[in-house]
Amino acid sequence: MTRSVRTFCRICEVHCGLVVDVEPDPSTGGERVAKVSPDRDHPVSQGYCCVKGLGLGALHHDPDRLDVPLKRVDGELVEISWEQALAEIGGRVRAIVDEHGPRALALYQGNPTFFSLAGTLMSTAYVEALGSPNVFASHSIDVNTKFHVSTEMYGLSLVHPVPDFEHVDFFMCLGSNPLVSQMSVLQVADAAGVLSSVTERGGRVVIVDPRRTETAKRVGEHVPIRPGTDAYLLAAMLHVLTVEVGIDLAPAREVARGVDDLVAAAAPWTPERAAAVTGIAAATIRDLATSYAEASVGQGGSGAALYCSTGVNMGPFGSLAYWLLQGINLVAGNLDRRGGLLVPRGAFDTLRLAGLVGLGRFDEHRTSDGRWHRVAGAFPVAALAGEITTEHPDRVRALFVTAGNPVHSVPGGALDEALPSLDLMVSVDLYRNETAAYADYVLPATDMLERSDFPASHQSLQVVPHAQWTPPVVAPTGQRRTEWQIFSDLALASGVRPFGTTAAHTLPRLNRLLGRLPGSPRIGFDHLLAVLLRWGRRTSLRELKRRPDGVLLPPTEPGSFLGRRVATHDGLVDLAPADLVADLDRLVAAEPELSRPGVLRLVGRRDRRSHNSWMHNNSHIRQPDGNTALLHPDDASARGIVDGTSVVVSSPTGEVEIAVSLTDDVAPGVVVVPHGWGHSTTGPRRARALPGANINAVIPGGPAHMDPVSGQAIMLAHEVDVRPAAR
Ligand SMILES: Nc1nc2c(c(=O)[nH]1)N[C@H]1C(S)=C(S)[C@@H](COP(=O)(O)OP(=O)(O)OC[C@H]3O[C@@H](n4cnc5c(=O)[nH]c(N)nc54)[C@H](O)[C@@H]3O)O[C@H]1N2
Ligand SMILES: Nc1nc2c(c(=O)[nH]1)N[C@H]1C(S)=C(S)[C@@H](COP(=O)(O)OP(=O)(O)OC[C@H]3O[C@@H](n4cnc5c(=O)[nH]c(N)nc54)[C@H](O)[C@@H]3O)O[C@H]1N2
Ligand code: SF4
Ligand SMILES: [Mo]
Repeated sequence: MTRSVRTFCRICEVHCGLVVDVEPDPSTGGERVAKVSPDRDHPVSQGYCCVKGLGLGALHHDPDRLDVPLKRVDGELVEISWEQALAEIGGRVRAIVDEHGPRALALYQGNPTFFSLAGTLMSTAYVEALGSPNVFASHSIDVNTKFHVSTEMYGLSLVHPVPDFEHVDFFMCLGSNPLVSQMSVLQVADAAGVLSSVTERGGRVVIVDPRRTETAKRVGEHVPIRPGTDAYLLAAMLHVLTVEVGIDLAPAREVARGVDDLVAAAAPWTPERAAAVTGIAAATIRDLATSYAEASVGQGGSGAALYCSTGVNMGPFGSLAYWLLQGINLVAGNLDRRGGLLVPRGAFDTLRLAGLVGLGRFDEHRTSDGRWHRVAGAFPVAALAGEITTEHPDRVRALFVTAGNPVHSVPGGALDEALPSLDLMVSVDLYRNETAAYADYVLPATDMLERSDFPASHQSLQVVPHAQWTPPVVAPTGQRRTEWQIFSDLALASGVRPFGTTAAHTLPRLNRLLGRLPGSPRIGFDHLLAVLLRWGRRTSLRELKRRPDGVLLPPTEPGSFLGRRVATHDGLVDLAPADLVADLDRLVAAEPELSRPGVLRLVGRRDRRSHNSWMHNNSHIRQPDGNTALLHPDDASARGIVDGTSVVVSSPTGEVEIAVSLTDDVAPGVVVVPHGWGHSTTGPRRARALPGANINAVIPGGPAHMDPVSGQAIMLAHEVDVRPAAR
């Protein structure tokens, strides 16, 4: 008999509701996923979803998936038992840590880690139990800028005010393509549809992007910008607000420190000066700033919000830009206000919990060279190769990679050179990806249909507050195991107990529970979740189990954040963190270089059917033709490049050869190449047959190309050369 299970997708922030039909599989005696459909009755996503979510059945059944633990023997990966894998890995970790100290051990958590609360908690707990602070994470090639700035301004890395789309009157989106990506560090269903409803209501939506994106074609106005220059635009907007419009700063002074220093930061940046570097006319900058001011709550308007995403984070001034953007939202009176931006809580206060366990605040740990601090509990991955190769007593010798593909996703290619010098490398994944090529052991993880879950890491980012629990939809295929079990068993095999050091004094129940972990088969992730939900007092696991479509939580109240939940030492927002103020010098220094004419700068792009470097093996998805470079026709003709031919995109770091497509959607001086493509010959079969190349071979990496305050890798706006490929 077929049964239907309501669950939700965890590939991207939206967490779309899905209905999965499961039927008996006579060939195995178990069950198989017959169909995945959008959940039309889901209270938030209401039937919205994309082809990736509908491909979860194909992901689950993909014959190229890892089903058994593998060990490298004489260069080849061969099948071994879990018992052997755990005993050998645990023994080797123990020996490495005993000989070289805990810092010889490191973990890289890739992007899907943060879509599994259990995976995040247990993998972190494993290295912490062994005494190592060496957690590296994909957010340092994504949003470290935002996490660092929020830690400074609000006291916690996870505070990212979300636009009140239902009431906002002026919304400006910098460096995001909602129609394709669904945005980031924000949970909203059908992002482009939501933006359209703002304009249909008479509101104004502005998309700032070097490319006329799919979103810009559908909704609002498009303002092209030179890559890497958003901080100049934002500084000029703040200049107009404070110098020309003269907004009242008194309300800001009641809830924040450093108002004058923030205003001073913008003083030199007149619209005329910013125009020369951004390529946006001074009149346009003035118009944007005055429209924003008129719509602002502090000016008597019904609400305005500025939002930025990876197109800004990954640029040369990601932290400065986010600071200025948050500062503008606050001084114009839009933060914590109806129609502006709100700070949701979730079913339990993730922000408070993060604070209690020390996550999300600054911690004392530094990389062994002393240069980089942890942001949101993790060191920047752009520094990882150096931690592995630099001779130092604390050199990293054993690396675990879970749900990540850093060899592919980190710019510069340094990990290709560093990983072979490890004593031990373990990959925990769904597939043998490019990173697994360096692994001594590859362990098969469950996919999201094979584990229970609760999307805790995105609770404080929900436009519509909602809580949903999913059971495992089907039993794990083969010998796949959850990260909860894998890292818990690895801890035991390495002679330690995870969570032994959790400092959750204020949560004695949680501590008692964690104290019994692991090893007790009756205590799993759901027990932990039940305690957290009870602590939050907004719902319970029992209620969520009764309500498979979840429960709507009370809407986020305006006025619930400022003066109440700001986690800085004095409860005031810090509008002038010292490192950001000092970083302003870089804006001045880079001004001539970024204004230089005739330069081609490289930016990225995403495809609706792809997700970073994965989902490329999915048989449900009609796969794109790998990655194609987009170039303006004028730039092409100046270089003798013909539409549809092959080009070489190069930098001093490296070069790739890919197809080119000419379009005036791209501003002159910009070349657009998606990342994640160009799969190695050891990867899954469909993916490796697709054309394309890894653009991270061209993007420079390492410490010279990191945002100095947050450690975020600078991955956009680098100068590149494009030439016809030799025929
Ligand atoms: N289909 C699909 N969805 C995804 C993903 C995916 O791979 N595929 N990935 C997910 C992940 S991990 C993330 S982090 C999010 C990211 O979500 P977004 O941040 O929305 O990422 P992109 O869609 O790449 O949009 C970034 C935009 O920034 C523009 N840009 C580049 N340089 C600049 C610049 O200097 N200034 C400005 N203003 N704009 C610039 C680019 O042209 C691009 O349109 O998407 C998530 N959703
Ligand atoms: N040039 C350039 N580089 C970029 C970006 C860019 O815009 N331009 N974007 C960056 C961004 S925003 C991000 S988030 C990073 C992502 O970088 P990474 O997280 O390092 O890499 P992904 O490509 O997301 O690979 C995710 C891996 O997790 C596996 N996986 C999926 N689900 C699970 C699971 O449940 N458990 C386990 N154990 N494994 C699972 C997949 O098979 C895949 O191998 O890439 C970054 N790199
Ligand atoms: S990947 Fe698609 S289906 Fe999954 S959550 Fe994102 S938008 Fe929804
Ligand atoms: Mo990301």
